[in-house]
Amino acid sequence: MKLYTYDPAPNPRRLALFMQHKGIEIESQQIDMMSAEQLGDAYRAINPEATVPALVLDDGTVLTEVVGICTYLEELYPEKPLLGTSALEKAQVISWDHKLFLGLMMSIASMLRNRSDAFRDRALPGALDVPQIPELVNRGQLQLQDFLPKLDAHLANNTWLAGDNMTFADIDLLVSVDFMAWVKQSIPEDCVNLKAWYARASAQLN
Ligand SMILES: N[C@@H](CCC(=O)N[C@@H](CS)C(=O)NCC(=O)O)C(=O)O
Repeated sequence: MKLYTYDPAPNPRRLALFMQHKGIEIESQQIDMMSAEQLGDAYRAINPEATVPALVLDDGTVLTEVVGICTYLEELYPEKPLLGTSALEKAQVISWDHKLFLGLMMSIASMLRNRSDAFRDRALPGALDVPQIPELVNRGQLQLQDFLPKLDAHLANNTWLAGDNMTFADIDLLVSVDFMAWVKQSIPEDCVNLKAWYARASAQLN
């Protein structure tokens, strides 16, 4: 197996924290997003999606989605499970992952990519060039304002996001909270449960 990744970027970090917690080591190569290496022909020949991370299996199969890569690795390395153990936990973890990816990570990415000159005509990750839509910055902000208090309310009665144990859902949230700093946002002062969770999750994962 070989992993193509770029450590500073949020989606690669979701996978890196998952692997680190489980003690998984895989030969890896950095794809330098700062020089747009992900868009070059050499990397596109490996992953036509032009996104990182990508895991190339020994038979040549390429996995391009973090959640898929983690699902695959959890099967190979079942110790210290992060995707749930019971049917219900598995459903809860994947539900949170989906909700956080769409509701939080994509809102932040949308704020970042639709306002910064660095992403002019690159408003979506990947191979497709698309123009920025400045209104999406405000929409992202509204989504954050709506989502964070809901997370705070959930964490008032729950130590971890999905079930009784720390899971991949907590990794998704930790990475998303840190990603908020890229658009100069942070956990609102009154979200005390979310702040307490952040301290707990950071202690476990960093
Ligand atoms: N669908 C992918 C998304 C990965 C993704 O969007 N990665 C970003 C880095 S965080 C990327 O490769 N962006 C490429 C670009 O901006 O051109 C997944 O879930 O793993």
